[in-house]
Amino acid sequence: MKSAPTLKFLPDPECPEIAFAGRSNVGKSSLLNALTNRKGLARTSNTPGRTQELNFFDVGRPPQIRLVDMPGYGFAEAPKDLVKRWRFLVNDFLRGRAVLRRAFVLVDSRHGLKPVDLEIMDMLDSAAVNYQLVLTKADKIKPTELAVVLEQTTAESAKHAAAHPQLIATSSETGSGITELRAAILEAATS
Ligand SMILES: Nc1nc2c(ncn2[C@@H]2O[C@H](COP(=O)(O)OP(=O)(O)OP(=O)(O)O)[C@@H](O)[C@H]2O)c(=O)[nH]1
Ligand SMILES: [Mg+2]
Repeated sequence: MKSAPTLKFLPDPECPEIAFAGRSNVGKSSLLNALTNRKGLARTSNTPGRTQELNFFDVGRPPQIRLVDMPGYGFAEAPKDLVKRWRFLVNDFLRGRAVLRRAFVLVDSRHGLKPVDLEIMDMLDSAAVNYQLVLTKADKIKPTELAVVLEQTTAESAKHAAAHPQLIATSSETGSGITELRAAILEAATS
């Protein structure tokens, strides 16, 4: 319904919001499409840095839940000031949005948690923003490998005050974990 290049352009807070954060190329926009069953709703790309604004998607009319697709963290090839601007935009939104019920922090199954993910988690802990880790691209690794990453990531997540204890492994490609993620979104938005 709206795209916000800076915080000045945010839509009025009208309903519970759920945000999707994570490193560039982790699959935020793809996951949003899988969740909504709409292939081209959020723009995706193989090139990191596709999403450059906060993009708001209303679920229901009048909106019951608003999903927020965000620019990625840690995109080294982009101009430094641009990366900085995105990071401030994302962090300020996550810290300051009263209607935000949960941030899903996406982590690539193949890579596990990286320093920048831990930074986001620390920031969310400090700001007492509810968040939940989601593994993406589960189709890209073997089930045995996925089980290991899931265990390691769950263990790290347990050390973080504001993190939800349960992790969800997903694939936007095969649809695995999407039903669980929808349930988590509903729980977060309605509780
Ligand atoms: N195999 C597989 N590929 C995926 C999956 N999710 C995303 N991708 C691919 O990963 C690339 C990046 O996906 P995006 O959804 O654009 O990632 P993003 O996190 O929104 O990236 P930025 O907007 O740049 O921060 C695209 O080429 C997608 O097709 C998945 O579950 N499985
Ligand atoms: Mg994107």
